[in-house]
Amino acid sequence: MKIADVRVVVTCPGRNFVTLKIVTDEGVHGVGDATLNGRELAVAAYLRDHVAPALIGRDPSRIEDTWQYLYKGAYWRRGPVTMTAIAAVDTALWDILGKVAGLPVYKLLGGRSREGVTVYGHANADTTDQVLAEVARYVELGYRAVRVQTGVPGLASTYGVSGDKMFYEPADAALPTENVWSTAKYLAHVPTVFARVRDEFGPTLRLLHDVHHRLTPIEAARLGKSLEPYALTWIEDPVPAELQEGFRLIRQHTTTPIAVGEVFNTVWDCETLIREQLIDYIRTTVVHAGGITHLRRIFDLAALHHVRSGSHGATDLSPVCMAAALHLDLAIPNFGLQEYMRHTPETDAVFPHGYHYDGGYLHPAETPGLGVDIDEDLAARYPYRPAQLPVNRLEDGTVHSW
Ligand code: CS2
Ligand code: MG
Repeated sequence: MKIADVRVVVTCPGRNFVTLKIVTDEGVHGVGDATLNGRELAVAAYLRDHVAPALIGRDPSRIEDTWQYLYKGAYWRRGPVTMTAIAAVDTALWDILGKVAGLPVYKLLGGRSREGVTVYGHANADTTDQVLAEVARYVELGYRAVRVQTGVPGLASTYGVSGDKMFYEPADAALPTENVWSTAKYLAHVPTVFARVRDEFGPTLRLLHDVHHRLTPIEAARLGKSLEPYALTWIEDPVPAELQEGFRLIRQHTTTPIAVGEVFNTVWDCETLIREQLIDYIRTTVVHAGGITHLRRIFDLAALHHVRSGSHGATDLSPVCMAAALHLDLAIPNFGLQEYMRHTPETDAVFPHGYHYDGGYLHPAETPGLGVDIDEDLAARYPYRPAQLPVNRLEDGTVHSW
């Protein structure tokens, strides 16, 4: 069997997605998500111009060799564009392998380690009363874990609070919109929200919160300490994570667990964080961290250091990524949680898939491969639409992490 055709499909069923489709000379095909929010065309070009031509004629079953060929062969290693492109190839090759073997991919990864993949939903609103109503809605839907995001009094907008409650689309304009941020107002408000949520829903509902890279380590330590009475499952991205050693300072001050990694693209971005147990959950994903092959390595390193998985699963990661993530989530020994922001009906129509939600769990398809595909004819009806993520500034105008 040889790779005969490699297609890059850019489509925008409500938001932009990039999908790689690899077709073999025996007619078997596989798909991989290549979506990088706000930089979709960069990955599409990388795949079309620098990867696809080199894949033609290769043996699709040589997944590891292809991964090493694309990683080491690029010379310019790592980075979100490169690793998202490699991820798409890797994911598509695992899809093909499963189809050829006649097995769902999780069975190629060691088989089921749990009955289902525990997911978390996204309660978000401007006011605390509205947040409580949103948490109640997710509890009603059967979610066993809920992320809580809230507006901040005195700020016109903040990360994670969206108009449309089931989906969250931050890439809201062709050129970046600008948000205004105040750490003081945020730190003063968030503990009051979790006090109300715990008061209303009791001590055991798993609660999470995304800080979205906005604090310094000592500010994150303060936040973690202030939230300890509410026993969160995690605070996410408390600080920008280029300085992995910076997390040592947070760990010295608080027992609130930490989740980091959705912006990471190789094990090297998180090797210190994991080895020194500076985090509790690693959020790296199939689509942005080199595919199933590399993500499995990151999770294996994490398993040696008491770190569990907590993969990113926002609306801007396509159903192809979600389908692949679930096979890994089901098989690894150190699974923690899977983020699950739903996709719109238009997106689900473009990406028919067999995974399904039931009582707080997602279950991957049992069909051979990943159990997801792309309807190329339908995808062609949704042309790419320029969209970028916001820029964040402090109240004095200083550019700040978004
Ligand atoms: C967020 C994302 O889901 C999350 O945890 O951090 O919404 C993130 O902002 C987007 O995926 C960026 O495209
Ligand atoms: Mg996040």
